[in-house]
This record gives sequence, C-alpha cells and structure tokens, in this order.
Amino acid sequence: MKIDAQPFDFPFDPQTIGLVVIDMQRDFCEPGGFGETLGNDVSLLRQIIPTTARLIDAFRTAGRPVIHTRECHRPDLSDLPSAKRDRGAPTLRIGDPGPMGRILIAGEDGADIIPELYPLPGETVIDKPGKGAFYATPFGEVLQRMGLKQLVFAGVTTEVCVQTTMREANDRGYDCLLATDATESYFPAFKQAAIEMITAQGAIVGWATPTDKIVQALNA
Ligand code: C5J
Repeated sequence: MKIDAQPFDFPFDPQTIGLVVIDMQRDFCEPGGFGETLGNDVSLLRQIIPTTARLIDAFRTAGRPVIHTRECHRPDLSDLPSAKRDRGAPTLRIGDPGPMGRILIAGEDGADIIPELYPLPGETVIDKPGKGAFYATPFGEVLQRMGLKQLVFAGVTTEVCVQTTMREANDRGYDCLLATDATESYFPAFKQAAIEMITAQGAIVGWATPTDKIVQALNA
C-alpha cells in the first residue's frame, strides 16, 4: 500500500510503522514556558493540537505504537551544556523558576506534555536533553525493540526538534514521513522551508503529507 505524499508515494507498511510526537509540551505550547521566554508567540503552535490528536488517535485505533518525546533536563542541570543555558537573552533561562515550574526541567509541570495530547498509560515517553531524540536517550533501542522501520513525525518545532530527529532517523535507515498539518513552527516560513528541505532531492530526508492521507491508510 502507498500513501500519496511529497515528493512521491510513501511505501506504507502497516506492520512496521509507528508515530513519533515531538515535544508537545506545555513549555513550548503554553504561555509562560520556554518558547515564550525566547520571545515566541505560542498560539501558532496550539493550532495543530486537534490534528495531532486525530493522528495519535488513528495510530492507537490501528494498534500501532505512539512514542512521545519531551525536551527537558535533569533538576541538577548535569545534562545541560552551559552553551545551551547561557545562549542569547531569554527572559528566563532553562532551570529558572517560571509560572509552570522550573523552565524545561523534568518533572515540572511545564516540561510535561499538554493535557490535550497526553500519553496513554503504557505509551513510551522519551526525555531528551538535545534537539534530536537519539542523542543521550534510549530512543534508538526502543525503536528497534518495537520492530519499527517507518516513522511518522508530528510535533514541534518543525525546523528544530522535528527536523533534527527526522534527520537522525533517516541516517539510521528509517523511512520518515512528516505529517504537515500536525507539525508547527513559531516561524511559518521556517516550517515551509523545512518541508522543502526534507522532501527535496528525491526525499533526501523523507516524505511529507497531510494527516488525512495517513489516517486513511491506517484505517484501510
Ligand atoms: C526548540 C523544539 N525549538 N522542540 N525545541 O527549542 O523544537
């Protein structure tokens, strides 16, 4: 079976496909969190919540794995490079106390996944200190243990953690498909550019298609 996608059909395999939902955390999607401290308008990201919920639901209904990631750091900051903490001039830095707890720290309310897309008991949640989900996490082993060969990507932000993780997965041999209306950026032009970068040169990083087409394939 195939899914109509850019730049050409995605070779859908219902037995080896899984969904990776990147960093749909309160710190990125709600006021007062990490995203806003960097000067971003978080309302843009919230627009994809219903579509992402539909995509997650379709994977659950089809009995296929849903893996969630959270960008966050240990409370003692031992996995936070000073280059990351000290860069730029955010209103609050990672680890500082904010309205949803310490910014981007594991276990704090802000670092958790938004209630609308909360993982079901038993679903895998990967805490990652970097932008890519493979760096310093068990993500790679988890994918292998699940027998996955194809990954659908959703979440935020398209050109940072989503694209980084897609590139890492592509290098490890996974067929990667981006759900274009279940991913968002604080910068619409960057989202568009990321989609073009991913699909250019004969799907050099992967494929891209709207959620409806993925859901139709899962339901077929
Ligand atoms: C960022 C992410 N943008 N999840 N993180 O810092 O994309």
